[in-house]
Amino acid sequence: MHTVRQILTSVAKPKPALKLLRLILLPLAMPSGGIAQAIVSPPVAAVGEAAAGHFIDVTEAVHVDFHHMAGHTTKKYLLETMGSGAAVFDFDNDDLLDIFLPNGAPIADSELPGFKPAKNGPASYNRLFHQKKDGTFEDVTEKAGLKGIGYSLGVAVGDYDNDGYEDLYVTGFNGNHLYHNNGNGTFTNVTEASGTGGSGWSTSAAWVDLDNDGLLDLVVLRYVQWDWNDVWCGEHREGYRAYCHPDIFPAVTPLVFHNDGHGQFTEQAKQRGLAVPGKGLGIALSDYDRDGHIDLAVANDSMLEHLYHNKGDGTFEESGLAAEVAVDGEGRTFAGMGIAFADFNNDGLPDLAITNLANQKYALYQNNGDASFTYASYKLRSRWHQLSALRLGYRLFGL
Ligand SMILES: [Ca+2]
Ligand SMILES: [Ca+2]
Ligand SMILES: [Ca+2]
Ligand SMILES: [Ca+2]
Repeated sequence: MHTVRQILTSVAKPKPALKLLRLILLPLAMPSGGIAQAIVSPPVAAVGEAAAGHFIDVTEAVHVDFHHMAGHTTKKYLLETMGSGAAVFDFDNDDLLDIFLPNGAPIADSELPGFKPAKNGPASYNRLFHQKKDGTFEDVTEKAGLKGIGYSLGVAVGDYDNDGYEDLYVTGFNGNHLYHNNGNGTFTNVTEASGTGGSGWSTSAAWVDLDNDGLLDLVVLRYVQWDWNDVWCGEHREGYRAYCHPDIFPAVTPLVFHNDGHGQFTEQAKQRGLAVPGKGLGIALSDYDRDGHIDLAVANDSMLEHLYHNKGDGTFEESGLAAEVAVDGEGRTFAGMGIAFADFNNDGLPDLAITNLANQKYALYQNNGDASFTYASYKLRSRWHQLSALRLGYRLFGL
Protein backbone atom coordinates (compact mmCIF):
# COMPACT_ATOMS: atom_id res chain seq x y z
CA MET A 1 0.00 0.00 0.00
CA HIS A 2 0.99 3.57 -0.51
CA THR A 3 1.66 5.66 2.48
CA VAL A 4 1.77 9.38 1.95
CA ARG A 5 5.52 9.31 1.92
CA GLN A 6 5.59 6.47 -0.58
CA ILE A 7 3.29 8.34 -2.86
CA LEU A 8 5.42 11.41 -2.62
CA THR A 9 8.57 9.45 -3.24
CA SER A 10 7.07 7.96 -6.33
CA VAL A 11 6.13 11.41 -7.49
CA ALA A 12 9.63 12.67 -6.94
CA LYS A 13 11.18 9.84 -8.92
CA PRO A 14 8.72 8.76 -11.59
CA LYS A 15 8.74 5.09 -12.50
CA PRO A 16 6.82 4.65 -15.74
CA ALA A 17 5.91 1.04 -14.97
CA LEU A 18 4.13 2.06 -11.80
CA LYS A 19 2.03 4.86 -13.13
CA LEU A 20 -1.21 4.00 -11.58
CA LEU A 21 -2.22 7.03 -9.84
CA ARG A 22 -1.51 10.52 -8.97
CA LEU A 23 -4.56 11.63 -7.57
CA ILE A 24 -5.12 14.21 -5.09
CA LEU A 25 -7.61 16.33 -3.56
CA LEU A 26 -9.99 17.91 -1.70
CA PRO A 27 -12.25 18.42 1.17
CA LEU A 28 -14.15 20.64 3.33
CA ALA A 29 -12.85 23.40 5.50
CA MET A 30 -9.28 22.18 5.51
CA PRO A 31 -6.60 24.83 5.54
CA SER A 32 -4.55 23.75 2.59
CA GLY A 33 -1.33 25.25 3.83
CA GLY A 34 -1.34 22.79 6.71
CA ILE A 35 -0.71 19.85 4.48
CA ALA A 36 2.72 20.98 3.53
CA GLN A 37 3.84 21.11 7.10
CA ALA A 38 3.71 17.39 7.53
CA ILE A 39 5.66 16.53 4.46
CA VAL A 40 8.49 18.85 3.60
CA SER A 41 11.70 19.13 5.54
CA PRO A 42 11.78 22.57 7.09
CA PRO A 43 15.04 24.41 7.52
CA VAL A 44 16.76 23.29 10.68
CA ALA A 45 17.12 26.82 11.95
CA ALA A 46 13.37 27.33 11.69
CA VAL A 47 12.45 24.31 13.73
CA GLY A 48 15.11 23.44 16.22
CA GLU A 49 15.02 19.97 17.71
CA ALA A 50 11.62 18.34 17.29
CA ALA A 51 10.71 15.07 18.96
CA ALA A 52 9.46 12.23 16.78
CA GLY A 53 5.73 12.49 16.21
CA HIS A 54 5.66 16.10 17.27
CA PHE A 55 4.90 18.69 14.63
CA ILE A 56 5.73 22.36 14.61
CA ASP A 57 3.94 24.88 12.40
CA VAL A 58 6.61 26.17 10.04
CA THR A 59 4.31 27.59 7.37
CA GLU A 60 5.52 31.13 7.88
CA ALA A 61 9.15 30.17 8.46
CA VAL A 62 9.39 28.35 5.13
CA HIS A 63 7.52 31.12 3.29
CA VAL A 64 4.41 29.26 2.23
CA ASP A 65 2.17 32.31 2.13
CA PHE A 66 -1.31 31.26 1.08
CA HIS A 67 -4.82 32.28 2.11
CA HIS A 68 -7.77 30.49 0.63
CA MET A 69 -10.52 32.66 -0.85
CA ALA A 70 -13.97 31.18 -0.27
CA GLY A 71 -16.52 33.93 -0.77
CA HIS A 72 -18.63 34.05 2.42
CA THR A 73 -21.81 35.74 1.24
CA THR A 74 -25.04 36.30 3.17
CA LYS A 75 -26.75 34.06 0.58
CA LYS A 76 -24.72 31.12 1.91
CA TYR A 77 -24.01 29.61 -1.47
CA LEU A 78 -23.04 25.97 -1.00
CA LEU A 79 -19.84 26.43 -2.98
CA GLU A 80 -18.47 28.56 -0.13
CA THR A 81 -18.37 25.57 2.21
CA MET A 82 -15.74 23.72 0.24
CA GLY A 83 -12.04 24.18 0.84
CA SER A 84 -9.41 23.35 -1.71
CA GLY A 85 -6.93 20.54 -2.19
CA ALA A 86 -3.17 20.49 -2.39
CA ALA A 87 -0.48 18.78 -4.40
CA VAL A 88 2.98 18.10 -3.05
CA PHE A 89 5.12 17.07 -6.01
CA ASP A 90 8.42 17.76 -7.73
CA PHE A 91 7.57 19.85 -10.79
CA ASP A 92 11.18 20.58 -11.81
CA ASN A 93 12.74 17.17 -11.07
CA ASP A 94 15.32 18.52 -8.62
CA ASP A 95 14.34 15.87 -6.05
CA LEU A 96 12.81 18.49 -3.77
CA LEU A 97 9.06 18.48 -3.30
CA ASP A 98 7.17 21.58 -4.33
CA ILE A 99 3.63 22.64 -3.37
CA PHE A 100 0.65 23.61 -5.50
CA LEU A 101 -2.47 25.07 -3.85
CA PRO A 102 -5.71 25.76 -5.76
CA ASN A 103 -7.67 28.83 -4.74
CA GLY A 104 -11.25 30.08 -5.01
CA ALA A 105 -12.47 33.34 -6.51
CA PRO A 106 -14.67 36.24 -5.44
CA ILE A 107 -18.40 35.61 -5.04
CA ALA A 108 -20.92 38.40 -4.49
CA ASP A 109 -24.26 38.35 -2.69
CA SER A 110 -26.46 38.33 -5.74
CA GLU A 111 -25.05 35.96 -8.30
CA LEU A 112 -27.41 34.61 -10.96
CA PRO A 113 -27.63 31.08 -12.35
CA GLY A 114 -24.91 30.52 -14.90
CA PHE A 115 -22.45 32.80 -13.12
CA LYS A 116 -18.83 31.77 -13.59
CA PRO A 117 -16.56 33.05 -10.82
CA ALA A 118 -13.34 34.60 -12.09
CA LYS A 119 -10.03 35.23 -10.40
CA ASN A 120 -9.66 38.99 -10.06
CA GLY A 121 -6.15 39.38 -8.73
CA PRO A 122 -3.32 37.86 -6.69
CA ALA A 123 -5.54 37.09 -3.67
CA SER A 124 -7.49 34.56 -5.74
CA TYR A 125 -4.62 33.05 -7.74
CA ASN A 126 -3.72 29.40 -7.41
CA ARG A 127 -0.16 29.14 -6.07
CA LEU A 128 2.93 27.12 -6.90
CA PHE A 129 5.70 27.17 -4.30
CA HIS A 130 9.12 25.92 -5.38
CA GLN A 131 11.22 24.33 -2.66
CA LYS A 132 14.74 25.72 -2.47
CA LYS A 133 17.76 23.77 -1.29
CA ASP A 134 17.56 25.31 2.19
CA GLY A 135 14.04 23.98 2.71
CA THR A 136 12.28 27.31 2.26
CA PHE A 137 9.92 28.02 -0.61
CA GLU A 138 9.63 30.68 -3.29
CA ASP A 139 6.38 31.61 -5.01
CA VAL A 140 6.85 30.87 -8.73
CA THR A 141 3.17 30.98 -9.72
CA GLU A 142 3.32 33.71 -12.31
CA LYS A 143 6.58 32.56 -13.87
CA ALA A 144 5.11 29.06 -14.16
CA GLY A 145 1.88 30.31 -15.73
CA LEU A 146 -0.31 28.76 -13.04
CA LYS A 147 -2.37 31.69 -11.74
CA GLY A 148 -5.43 29.77 -12.82
CA ILE A 149 -8.90 30.56 -14.08
CA GLY A 150 -12.21 30.52 -12.24
CA TYR A 151 -13.05 28.95 -8.90
CA SER A 152 -10.51 26.16 -8.40
CA LEU A 153 -11.01 23.30 -5.96
CA GLY A 154 -8.80 20.28 -6.50
CA VAL A 155 -5.61 19.19 -8.17
CA ALA A 156 -4.30 15.91 -9.53
CA VAL A 157 -0.67 15.32 -10.52
CA GLY A 158 0.29 12.96 -13.32
CA ASP A 159 2.69 12.74 -16.27
CA TYR A 160 0.02 12.11 -18.88
CA ASP A 161 2.40 12.33 -21.85
CA ASN A 162 5.26 10.33 -20.32
CA ASP A 163 7.85 13.03 -20.93
CA GLY A 164 9.25 12.71 -17.40
CA TYR A 165 7.63 15.88 -16.06
CA GLU A 166 4.55 15.87 -13.85
CA ASP A 167 1.55 17.66 -15.31
CA LEU A 168 -1.32 19.26 -13.38
CA TYR A 169 -5.06 18.89 -13.64
CA VAL A 170 -6.93 21.53 -11.64
CA THR A 171 -10.61 20.97 -10.92
CA GLY A 172 -13.11 23.73 -10.25
CA PHE A 173 -16.64 24.97 -10.52
CA ASN A 174 -17.82 25.24 -14.13
CA GLY A 175 -14.61 24.19 -15.76
CA ASN A 176 -11.40 22.28 -15.08
CA HIS A 177 -7.96 22.91 -16.53
CA LEU A 178 -5.10 20.72 -17.70
CA TYR A 179 -1.63 22.25 -17.53
CA HIS A 180 1.22 20.61 -19.41
CA ASN A 181 4.60 20.86 -17.70
CA ASN A 182 7.04 22.16 -20.32
CA GLY A 183 10.07 20.98 -18.34
CA ASN A 184 11.56 24.46 -18.09
CA GLY A 185 9.64 25.76 -15.10
CA THR A 186 6.61 26.79 -17.13
CA PHE A 187 3.25 25.17 -17.81
CA THR A 188 0.90 25.51 -20.79
CA ASN A 189 -2.88 25.44 -20.46
CA VAL A 190 -3.87 22.64 -22.86
CA THR A 191 -7.44 22.22 -21.67
CA GLU A 192 -9.13 22.94 -24.97
CA ALA A 193 -6.82 20.89 -27.17
CA SER A 194 -6.95 17.95 -24.75
CA GLY A 195 -10.74 17.97 -24.33
CA THR A 196 -10.57 17.75 -20.53
CA GLY A 197 -12.51 20.88 -19.55
CA GLY A 198 -15.54 19.06 -18.19
CA SER A 199 -18.46 20.86 -16.61
CA GLY A 200 -20.37 21.27 -13.37
CA TRP A 201 -18.94 21.24 -9.88
CA SER A 202 -15.79 19.09 -10.02
CA THR A 203 -14.03 18.13 -6.80
CA SER A 204 -11.43 15.36 -6.52
CA ALA A 205 -9.66 13.83 -9.48
CA ALA A 206 -7.26 10.94 -9.96
CA TRP A 207 -4.85 10.01 -12.69
CA VAL A 208 -5.02 6.25 -13.24
CA ASP A 209 -4.29 3.99 -16.19
CA LEU A 210 -7.74 2.41 -16.44
CA ASP A 211 -7.00 0.18 -19.42
CA ASN A 212 -3.30 -0.64 -18.94
CA ASP A 213 -2.20 0.98 -22.18
CA GLY A 214 0.64 2.86 -20.49
CA LEU A 215 -1.14 6.21 -20.61
CA LEU A 216 -2.70 7.80 -17.54
CA ASP A 217 -6.41 8.38 -17.79
CA LEU A 218 -8.30 10.85 -15.66
CA VAL A 219 -11.25 10.26 -13.33
CA VAL A 220 -12.95 13.45 -12.13
CA LEU A 221 -15.58 13.46 -9.40
CA ARG A 222 -18.39 15.95 -9.31
CA TYR A 223 -20.32 17.00 -6.22
CA VAL A 224 -23.96 17.87 -6.95
CA GLN A 225 -26.07 19.53 -9.62
CA TRP A 226 -26.01 23.05 -8.33
CA ASP A 227 -26.24 26.58 -9.61
CA TRP A 228 -26.62 30.01 -8.02
CA ASN A 229 -30.34 29.77 -7.39
CA ASP A 230 -31.44 31.68 -4.30
CA VAL A 231 -32.50 28.77 -2.09
CA TRP A 232 -33.10 29.66 1.58
CA CYS A 233 -32.26 26.87 4.00
CA GLY A 234 -32.60 27.03 7.75
CA GLU A 235 -35.11 29.13 9.66
CA HIS A 236 -36.90 31.78 7.64
CA ARG A 237 -35.86 34.78 9.67
CA GLU A 238 -33.02 37.19 9.50
CA GLY A 239 -29.75 35.83 10.80
CA TYR A 240 -30.84 32.22 10.73
CA ARG A 241 -30.14 31.38 7.13
CA ALA A 242 -27.99 28.25 6.85
CA TYR A 243 -26.06 26.41 4.18
CA CYS A 244 -28.29 23.87 2.47
CA HIS A 245 -27.85 20.14 3.04
CA PRO A 246 -26.63 18.31 -0.07
CA ASP A 247 -29.77 16.15 0.11
CA ILE A 248 -31.74 18.84 -1.70
CA PHE A 249 -29.46 18.82 -4.74
CA PRO A 250 -29.40 15.95 -7.29
CA ALA A 251 -26.38 13.67 -7.62
CA VAL A 252 -24.21 13.87 -10.71
CA THR A 253 -22.01 11.45 -12.64
CA PRO A 254 -18.21 11.49 -12.54
CA LEU A 255 -16.28 12.39 -15.69
CA VAL A 256 -13.80 9.91 -17.11
CA PHE A 257 -11.30 11.12 -19.68
CA HIS A 258 -9.52 8.34 -21.56
CA ASN A 259 -6.03 9.32 -22.69
CA ASP A 260 -5.99 8.67 -26.43
CA GLY A 261 -2.34 9.71 -26.77
CA HIS A 262 -1.01 12.79 -28.58
CA GLY A 263 -2.40 14.99 -25.82
CA GLN A 264 -6.03 14.21 -26.53
CA PHE A 265 -8.68 12.69 -24.31
CA THR A 266 -12.18 11.30 -24.83
CA GLU A 267 -14.90 11.34 -22.17
CA GLN A 268 -15.95 7.73 -21.51
CA ALA A 269 -17.65 7.56 -18.10
CA LYS A 270 -20.66 5.72 -19.48
CA GLN A 271 -18.76 3.28 -21.68
CA ARG A 272 -16.50 2.35 -18.76
CA GLY A 273 -19.32 1.80 -16.28
CA LEU A 274 -18.27 4.76 -14.16
CA ALA A 275 -21.31 6.94 -14.73
CA VAL A 276 -23.23 6.16 -11.55
CA PRO A 277 -24.54 9.47 -10.15
CA GLY A 278 -22.86 10.40 -6.88
CA LYS A 279 -22.00 13.34 -4.68
CA GLY A 280 -18.29 12.74 -4.93
CA LEU A 281 -15.74 14.40 -2.70
CA GLY A 282 -12.90 11.88 -2.42
CA ILE A 283 -11.41 9.13 -4.58
CA ALA A 284 -9.04 6.31 -3.69
CA LEU A 285 -7.34 3.69 -5.85
CA SER A 286 -6.40 0.14 -4.99
CA ASP A 287 -6.65 -3.38 -6.33
CA TYR A 288 -8.71 -4.31 -3.27
CA ASP A 289 -9.53 -7.83 -4.47
CA ARG A 290 -5.99 -8.49 -5.72
CA ASP A 291 -7.07 -9.67 -9.18
CA GLY A 292 -4.36 -7.58 -10.84
CA HIS A 293 -6.66 -4.76 -11.91
CA ILE A 294 -6.88 -1.39 -10.21
CA ASP A 295 -10.21 -0.54 -8.59
CA LEU A 296 -11.71 2.79 -7.47
CA ALA A 297 -13.57 3.89 -4.37
CA VAL A 298 -15.53 7.13 -4.18
CA ALA A 299 -16.57 8.95 -1.01
CA ASN A 300 -20.02 10.41 -1.57
CA ASP A 301 -21.63 13.00 0.69
CA SER A 302 -24.80 11.77 2.46
CA MET A 303 -25.69 8.93 0.12
CA LEU A 304 -24.33 5.47 -0.72
CA GLU A 305 -20.56 5.25 -1.00
CA HIS A 306 -19.32 3.78 -4.29
CA LEU A 307 -16.83 1.03 -5.01
CA TYR A 308 -16.02 0.52 -8.69
CA HIS A 309 -14.69 -2.95 -9.37
CA ASN A 310 -12.52 -3.27 -12.48
CA LYS A 311 -13.89 -6.11 -14.59
CA GLY A 312 -10.45 -6.65 -16.09
CA ASP A 313 -11.04 -4.99 -19.43
CA GLY A 314 -10.93 -1.38 -18.26
CA THR A 315 -14.66 -1.28 -17.62
CA PHE A 316 -16.13 -1.18 -14.13
CA GLU A 317 -19.16 -2.23 -12.12
CA GLU A 318 -20.32 -0.33 -9.06
CA SER A 319 -20.32 -2.86 -6.22
CA GLY A 320 -20.45 -0.81 -3.02
CA LEU A 321 -23.50 -2.54 -1.61
CA ALA A 322 -22.34 -6.04 -2.56
CA ALA A 323 -18.94 -5.41 -1.01
CA GLU A 324 -20.59 -3.84 2.05
CA VAL A 325 -18.90 -0.47 1.93
CA ALA A 326 -21.91 1.59 0.78
CA VAL A 327 -23.26 2.31 4.27
CA ASP A 328 -22.16 2.06 7.90
CA GLY A 329 -22.59 -0.94 10.20
CA GLU A 330 -26.22 -0.05 10.85
CA GLY A 331 -27.13 0.46 7.23
CA ARG A 332 -27.07 4.24 7.38
CA THR A 333 -25.50 6.60 4.90
CA PHE A 334 -23.06 9.22 6.12
CA ALA A 335 -21.31 12.30 4.78
CA GLY A 336 -18.36 10.68 3.00
CA MET A 337 -15.56 13.14 2.30
CA GLY A 338 -11.98 11.91 2.64
CA ILE A 339 -11.13 8.37 1.56
CA ALA A 340 -8.09 6.11 1.51
CA PHE A 341 -7.08 2.51 1.13
CA ALA A 342 -4.53 1.35 3.70
CA ASP A 343 -3.70 -1.97 5.32
CA PHE A 344 -4.28 -0.94 8.94
CA ASN A 345 -3.97 -4.44 10.42
CA ASN A 346 -1.02 -5.65 8.32
CA ASP A 347 -2.72 -8.70 6.84
CA GLY A 348 -1.71 -7.75 3.30
CA LEU A 349 -5.21 -6.68 2.28
CA PRO A 350 -6.08 -3.05 1.57
CA ASP A 351 -8.74 -1.79 3.96
CA LEU A 352 -10.88 1.25 3.28
CA ALA A 353 -11.34 4.32 5.46
CA ILE A 354 -13.82 7.12 4.85
CA THR A 355 -14.01 10.30 6.90
CA ASN A 356 -17.20 12.26 7.39
CA LEU A 357 -18.59 14.87 9.75
CA ALA A 358 -17.45 15.55 13.31
CA ASN A 359 -20.76 14.27 14.71
CA GLN A 360 -20.54 11.01 12.74
CA LYS A 361 -18.21 8.05 13.09
CA TYR A 362 -15.41 7.72 10.60
CA ALA A 363 -16.02 4.56 8.60
CA LEU A 364 -13.39 1.85 8.61
CA TYR A 365 -14.02 -1.18 6.42
CA GLN A 366 -11.81 -4.19 7.04
CA ASN A 367 -11.03 -6.18 3.89
CA ASN A 368 -12.23 -9.78 4.32
CA GLY A 369 -10.09 -11.06 1.44
CA ASP A 370 -13.10 -12.29 -0.54
CA ALA A 371 -13.99 -9.01 -2.26
CA SER A 372 -16.12 -7.99 0.71
CA PHE A 373 -15.50 -5.79 3.72
CA THR A 374 -16.63 -5.69 7.35
CA TYR A 375 -17.54 -2.38 8.97
CA ALA A 376 -14.98 -2.20 11.76
CA SER A 377 -15.39 1.24 13.29
CA TYR A 378 -17.08 -0.11 16.44
CA LYS A 379 -14.62 -2.74 17.56
CA LEU A 380 -11.64 -0.58 16.76
CA ARG A 381 -13.04 2.55 18.21
CA SER A 382 -10.19 3.67 20.43
CA ARG A 383 -7.50 2.76 17.95
CA TRP A 384 -9.47 4.36 15.14
CA HIS A 385 -9.60 7.64 16.96
CA GLN A 386 -5.85 7.50 17.40
CA LEU A 387 -5.48 6.80 13.70
CA SER A 388 -7.78 9.69 12.92
CA ALA A 389 -5.77 12.13 14.91
CA LEU A 390 -2.35 10.97 13.86
CA ARG A 391 -2.67 10.08 10.26
CA LEU A 392 -5.91 10.75 8.56
CA GLY A 393 -5.68 14.48 8.67
CA TYR A 394 -2.87 14.14 6.21
CA ARG A 395 -3.85 10.98 4.42
CA LEU A 396 -7.47 11.68 3.74
CA PHE A 397 -7.82 15.38 3.60
CA GLY A 398 -4.81 16.30 1.62
CA LEU A 399 -3.57 13.46 -0.45
CA1 LIG B 1 11.31 20.47 -7.03
CA1 LIG C 1 4.40 15.40 -18.71
CA1 LIG D 1 -4.82 4.35 -20.17
CA1 LIG E 1 -9.15 -5.42 -8.69
